[in-house]
Amino acid sequence: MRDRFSIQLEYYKNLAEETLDSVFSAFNIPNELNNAMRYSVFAGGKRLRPSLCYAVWEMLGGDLSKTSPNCPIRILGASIELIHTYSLIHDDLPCMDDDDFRRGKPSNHKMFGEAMAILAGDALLNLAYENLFSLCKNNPFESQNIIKAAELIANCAGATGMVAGQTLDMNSNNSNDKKQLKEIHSLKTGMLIRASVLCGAFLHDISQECFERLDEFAKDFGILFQITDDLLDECGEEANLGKTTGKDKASGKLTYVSVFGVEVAKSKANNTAHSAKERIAGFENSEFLARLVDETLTRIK
Ligand code: GRG
Repeated sequence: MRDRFSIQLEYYKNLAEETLDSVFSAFNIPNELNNAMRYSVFAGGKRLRPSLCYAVWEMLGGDLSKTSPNCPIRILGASIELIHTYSLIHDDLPCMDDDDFRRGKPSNHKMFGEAMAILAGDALLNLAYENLFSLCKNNPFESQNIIKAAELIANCAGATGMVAGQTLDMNSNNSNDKKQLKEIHSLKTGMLIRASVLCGAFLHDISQECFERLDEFAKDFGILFQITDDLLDECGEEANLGKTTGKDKASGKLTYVSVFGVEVAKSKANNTAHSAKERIAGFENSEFLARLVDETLTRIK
């Protein structure tokens, strides 16, 4: 029987799917582009980022059962997922990480060709911001908080966030520098996770102290997610992951495993999970997030 945590996670995932579907319906996108965009958005992602966003919002007092797909929190979470999807499509391109499979299916450029994959990624990024602007226009009383959240998403995704991390990562092969390792992954993987956690907080009026605690939680969560990603690339099952494993080692990537080895990386993951849970322990109703940390620590995909 599924427990309360699994039911809640499934609920968040379904809300994200429904919201993502609704953001497409408002636009008349040319068929070929629409197919390429939807192919990757609905390819079976875990929906971790919108789930984090929704969970933080509910922990702070929100109630998703009273929301429709076009309400601010749901669009914020879905917009981050659109940006995440664009980043994966571009990351899989031959000029970047060159991956033929993603989520157990041919990667976007393998299905639609490189040019269409680039355009699908570009269009998803723009679709995210189109939705964020519509949110501000349609919710004048909440627009200041929405603008703050949208600005945070742009910062976290852009030239000083995820794109910066990807740039540094591309030039990191065969390095063994611990400081560089943390910097790259805090940016490349951590920043969108940070946006997901803090967006849920921006829609509530919370104290600076609570905000900072959530920010520290988000940073720990991002590092934990990356360490487990590196461990899965080394020790995980391709059938579970839906992508080729062992690529990091083969390409000389700077990872937690390459720098510390499997055993130390595992113990760093444990310590980071412990720290993440401590950051949120003082919040009421933090059980879901604490369990999400544990599930991330032991994830197999
Ligand atoms: C191309 C600008 C640009 C950025 C790409 C995120 C990224 C930056 C590259 C992906 C490389 C990678 C595997 C990073 C490790 C962490 C990560 C983002 C894993 C994929 O996220 P999941 O596991 O994916 O949440 P699903 O498929 O569940 O959505």
